[in-house]
Amino acid sequence: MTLNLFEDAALSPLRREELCPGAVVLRGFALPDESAIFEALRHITIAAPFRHMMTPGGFRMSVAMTNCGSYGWVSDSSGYRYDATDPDSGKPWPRMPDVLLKLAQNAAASAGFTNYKPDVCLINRYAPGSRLSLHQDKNERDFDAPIVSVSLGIPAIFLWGGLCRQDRPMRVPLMHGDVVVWGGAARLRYHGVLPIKQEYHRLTGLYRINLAFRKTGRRQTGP
Ligand code: MD3
Ligand code: FE
Repeated sequence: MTLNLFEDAALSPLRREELCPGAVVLRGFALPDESAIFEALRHITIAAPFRHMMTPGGFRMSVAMTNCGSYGWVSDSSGYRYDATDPDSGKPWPRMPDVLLKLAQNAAASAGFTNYKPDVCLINRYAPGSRLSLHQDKNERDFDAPIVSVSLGIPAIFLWGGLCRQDRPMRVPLMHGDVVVWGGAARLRYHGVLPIKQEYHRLTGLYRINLAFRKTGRRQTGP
């Protein structure tokens, strides 16, 4: 009984916030899967440890990253792209665990996107002071599919801008367990993350971890 009440609370309309047409925050949506998610992350990061990638301009990113799925997002001196191979190991990225795929699909469905088949989950790890400056995500080929993001660990202030870099961004606090589905017109908006404040979370310590599920629009067999 108690478990059901907990799950109902995570799905209740009160915990649903629409940021703009196409972007909906599902507060606490990932909480029922918390321990399975961390178990999955443990396996992924053994095979593909977090690393700080270099921007094409030669800067080391303050956010540490890894991926799971058929592809991974990578950045180096030649640019940003999706690659089926982890450049650090030379091996394919770890496969996307069912618990993560199901979570992304359930979140997408509850925001009205059925048949969501993400082929990459980019995993970002923020230490205190790490930030993500305002940017657009334009590396995907399938802009009809939403991006689903899952926030874990210490909180962040997400910057939610407009279609022009100059548009003054809204500040959206994202907490442990919050899931956001970004679809439709929201997909091409500028966004970022303010420098993370030093806090402690019982599951992640000093870190914030964000899972961002995407559909690259690439075929399983290659670009
Ligand atoms: C909204 N990551 O990896 S995830 C990124 O919290 C990125 O780690 C942020 O932005 C983070 O590129 C946000 C949510 C997200 C991802 C892509 C989006 C939101 C988005 C693309 C368009 C609009
Ligand atoms: Fe982004």
